[in-house]
Amino acid sequence: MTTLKQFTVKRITTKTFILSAFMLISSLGFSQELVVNPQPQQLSISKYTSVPSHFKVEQKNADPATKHLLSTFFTSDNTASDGFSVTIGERKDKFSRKLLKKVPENPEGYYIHSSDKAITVIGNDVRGTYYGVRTLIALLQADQMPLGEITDYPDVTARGVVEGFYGAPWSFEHRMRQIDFYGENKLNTYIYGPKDDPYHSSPNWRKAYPEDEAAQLKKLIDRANLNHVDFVWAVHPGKDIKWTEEDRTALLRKFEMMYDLGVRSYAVFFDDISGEGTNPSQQANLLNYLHTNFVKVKKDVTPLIMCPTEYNKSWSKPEGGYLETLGKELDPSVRIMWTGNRVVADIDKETMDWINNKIQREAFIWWNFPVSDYVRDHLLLGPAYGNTKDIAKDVSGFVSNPMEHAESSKIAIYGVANYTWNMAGYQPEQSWQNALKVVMPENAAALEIFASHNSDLGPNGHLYRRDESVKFKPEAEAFLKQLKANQPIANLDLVTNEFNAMVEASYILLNSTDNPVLLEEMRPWLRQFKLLGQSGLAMLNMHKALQAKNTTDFERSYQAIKAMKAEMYTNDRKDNQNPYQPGVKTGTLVVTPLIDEAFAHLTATYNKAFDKNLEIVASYNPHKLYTNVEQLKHQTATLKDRTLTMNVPLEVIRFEPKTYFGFELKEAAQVKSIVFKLSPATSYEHLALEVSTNGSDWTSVKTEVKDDAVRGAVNSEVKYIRISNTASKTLEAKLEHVKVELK
Ligand code: LOG
Repeated sequence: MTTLKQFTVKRITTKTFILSAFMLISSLGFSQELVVNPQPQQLSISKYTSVPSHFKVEQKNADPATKHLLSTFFTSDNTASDGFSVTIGERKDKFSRKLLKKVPENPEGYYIHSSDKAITVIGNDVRGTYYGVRTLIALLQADQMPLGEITDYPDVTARGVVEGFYGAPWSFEHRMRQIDFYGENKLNTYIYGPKDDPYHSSPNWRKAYPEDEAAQLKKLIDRANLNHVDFVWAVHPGKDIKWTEEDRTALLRKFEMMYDLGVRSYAVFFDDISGEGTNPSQQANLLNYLHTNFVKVKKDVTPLIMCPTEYNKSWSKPEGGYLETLGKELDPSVRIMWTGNRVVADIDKETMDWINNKIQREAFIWWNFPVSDYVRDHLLLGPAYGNTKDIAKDVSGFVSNPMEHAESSKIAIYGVANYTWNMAGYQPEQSWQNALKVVMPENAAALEIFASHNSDLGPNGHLYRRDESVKFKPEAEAFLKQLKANQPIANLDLVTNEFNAMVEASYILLNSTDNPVLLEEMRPWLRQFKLLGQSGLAMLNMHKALQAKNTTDFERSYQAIKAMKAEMYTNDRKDNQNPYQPGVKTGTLVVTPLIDEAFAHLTATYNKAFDKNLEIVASYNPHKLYTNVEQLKHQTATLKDRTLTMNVPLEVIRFEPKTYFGFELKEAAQVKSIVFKLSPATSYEHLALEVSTNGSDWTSVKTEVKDDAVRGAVNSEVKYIRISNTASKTLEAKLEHVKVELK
């Protein structure tokens, strides 16, 4: 029996997990590969037969979402009273004992039996039935209908997305598309918590949403219900909450307002705050109060979710006992979120054991991927990987925090859907390929080229990195090695082909009508990507011309690269101009360094051979951060024109006594001005601005506060600039910006 199952499952991995059917969507007139996501737990298929043309459908339960879903596939065109029998229902509806025995007892599980006479779908519960119908429709869309059994259920209870990033919240239209996507991929949770929605956070969390926004939220909630997605409304009150009767009633009132809009699931976030709001006993008190006075009273509201202030291991202070307090004092029904060992981290068994032991329950994972609010000039289009496959039983939920680019985030979310449903069977690379086909059925191949070179984040304060250009990387390395050793380049064709592919994929995508919503988000990056590919080809021309000693061709290609770089530089200052990491970066891990290094090498070789003096342009920042603040050590600095800025973290920073932050310039230079801002802008009193030429003798700089920011002017050459905490107490504040204007 086991062998048979393994055999059949294996066969399906090759044939049906991407139920590799090319179906014809007649209305659109193109063929599309059909993929079942997430991958079912157990399939046992005996054979394939042709798909019946007419069906007789009976839905035994009354679930409106299932009914609606059925109506999207079974229309008057393909149903008839003498059609192929399709029966759908729940365990509690009437079915033969033989079939009922096969229905998994897992929440949201279902069983499908298909023979050449009939198909039966039985859910363990209402959601299981709905998911069974999702799979059923996929089966009927295959070119051949599989006969046999499917037993399926999710590994993780709550699976989905937390819209919890900083930056422009998703639009209404994007959210509608997202919610449909969650339904399609059997994700059941959407936590609404965009940091920049004023009615989610301080001070407006107490207030009702304006009428038009409330109306839109209501529509989203209805859409979520139609997709069996729990719309979890999250509030972020910690920045200004007072632990008073007044404020807790205000929160209860807001919960009521949201209830009236249809919300039946709630979360309270205490992340990224400082001061009074961080008190764990008070937090627990508030949540318990809401549990008793709201959840228990309403009866149709799901257990509360909370995001703690110490939401990752690197921030948990053992002396405070914050997590233990929550573990002890929070009602056991309340789920506690956790991002892992760091703010941005992948999750493994050890992570789970550590936190679950502290909070006396299974943590609810907030996975900070593919969120890009701390690397906003990058697009993160790679596979969802890195979490181990042995944590299914240790989590009460697993949600992904995405990018502000909703449609682009679907690539990773698709993987999360697969991983959280069927951990053991999850294959990141395969799932990624399928995702590309789902978001761009027509131009998936071009998208794959683009996405494969746009997945790393670049250096960042969270030290989180992703693979990029995986297949091309060894070729790039081999190319450079041969080039620098003046050897014939054996893989020249492969490298040429990759640059051609980049340019061609860019053209295809920039002019595609496959998924306009997705292309809108990607367009600025695609324009850079095309230029990058072209500069790669120009670099190869430089190489060829050098070999042929053709100075005319060499210098033309050299000038062309410089022009392309100039155009990329202009785009970088024009597109995506957010105040954090403005600009558009692409291919930063492998392709850009390859072209830059080869360009520099070729130019130097040429200069030597022909006694020329062509300039080697470098676009890196020679200046460094100068700090001993733990949370700032890995931040990066950006130099744009003559302004040096620190890429500040989004969270609250602990400035311990005697700590400092600033810059170390490459060499002593004239500095025009220094500006920095903290929030709240109250604690400047003990911050001293100092400069030095050698890093040991410091001179204070006179400062003034203007627009809540501190400004100082320097009238001499300096090499070091620092802002020090001279108080004997730790200062907790957010760093809004640190800027140095060089002369
Ligand atoms: C925030 C989140 C942000 C993410 C990545 C949590 C719990 N909170 O550092 O809003 O999107 O990190 O920047 C966070 O992760 N703070």
